[in-house]
Amino acid sequence: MTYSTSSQTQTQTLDAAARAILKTNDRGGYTVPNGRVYPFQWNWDSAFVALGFADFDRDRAWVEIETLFEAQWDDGFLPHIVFWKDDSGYFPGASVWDAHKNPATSGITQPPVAASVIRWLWDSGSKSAREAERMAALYPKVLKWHRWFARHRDPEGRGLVVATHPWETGRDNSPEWDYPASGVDISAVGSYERRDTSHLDAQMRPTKLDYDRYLAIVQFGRDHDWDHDVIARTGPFRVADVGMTMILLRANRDLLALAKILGRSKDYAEIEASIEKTRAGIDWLWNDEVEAFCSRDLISGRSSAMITSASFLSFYAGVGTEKQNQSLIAHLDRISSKIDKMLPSLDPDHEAFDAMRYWRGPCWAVVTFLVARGLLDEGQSEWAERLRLDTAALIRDTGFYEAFCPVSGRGTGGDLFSWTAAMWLFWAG
Ligand code: 9WN
Repeated sequence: MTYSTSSQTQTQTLDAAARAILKTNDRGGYTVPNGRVYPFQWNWDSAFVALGFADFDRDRAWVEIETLFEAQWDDGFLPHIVFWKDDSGYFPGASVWDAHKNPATSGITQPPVAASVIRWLWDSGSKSAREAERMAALYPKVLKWHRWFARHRDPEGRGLVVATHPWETGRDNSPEWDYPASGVDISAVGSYERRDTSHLDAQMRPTKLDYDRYLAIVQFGRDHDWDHDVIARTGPFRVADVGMTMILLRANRDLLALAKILGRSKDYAEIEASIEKTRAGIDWLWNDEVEAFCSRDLISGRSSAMITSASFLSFYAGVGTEKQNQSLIAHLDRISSKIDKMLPSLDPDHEAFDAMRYWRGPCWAVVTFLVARGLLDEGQSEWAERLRLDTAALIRDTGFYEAFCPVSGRGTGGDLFSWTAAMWLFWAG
């Protein structure tokens, strides 16, 4: 494709802007998602951010992941937030989590994209001895994290990932969690002061009821000293998350590829067994009525019956029969006829669709990227390109926002956002 000089200039300007965002949000070894709203290191944000740094500073890209794994707990758990420095601009901070770790961390995890990111980093580089060393040093840590998922996040042995907090899914207020969280007892939550709504329009953020539930679930974890076995078996929120499950399945495939590059043959069988277990168990998430993969509440056994952006991660995970894939492509066709820009976080035909409210409608570049990668891998190149071009247009027309309204293209959440800048540099731009 040839660009006109003006669009070339525009791309260069946006490239420079994206790099400047990453540099501004760099706190020395780790990058904050957005300096005002999210002043700490977030788990899956850092993984995506590494891909952005790879565009202009490969050393810094590896450092981002290495710093994240410095906060890994002894049992392999990798926290969703690392509180390297105090900052009163975010709630709930380290003292609310009270996880007794150094550095201070939260007590929940996030979607495990690190293995896949390390593979992309390796594949996109010169395969130098230094990068091989760094990959080799990270590999056992990632394996340990995946083992933690296998041991502590699959209490029913289905090969699926059980999320114990909506924040863990990275899709905090997805309507998928409304029903599973409705049983959470919020009577002891007490009063607290949110910080997010002093930075951002409350209409774009989760509600007070959502936050009461988030905090009640944190209290449960804290009361159980962050014993992840107890939490996954008896906690007030337990959902087989379609997003985390698909992401872990792909991450295990990528981990196996890393093991092969590194010649860690003793690990092959274990990783292959994890892949096979999830592949065999995934159909439990398929909902015949809506014809899509949907998350499922473990407490009631109920499927969310909601088509979200995560439903399309089955391509990324490399699962789905031909018939299932056809149904999902038909959903993409239908959804794209209802809104202007893909990929909304919720089906616009669903009654809970809310175009500006966080994970209830807006497009998020990182999930769109993962879905596009999967579509490309599965031979759906036209769809993959459509998702890329839509994401590029949203950024070009609006800026590097946290997320975007799929109807108007307006930005929602924080601006000058690290992972959106990273996705521009690595993929969309
Ligand atoms: C809670 C940092 C994070 C992302 C999540 C996104 C949002 C936090 C919040 O911001 O969650 O983890 O306070 O809203 O939902 O995906 O990792 O960008």
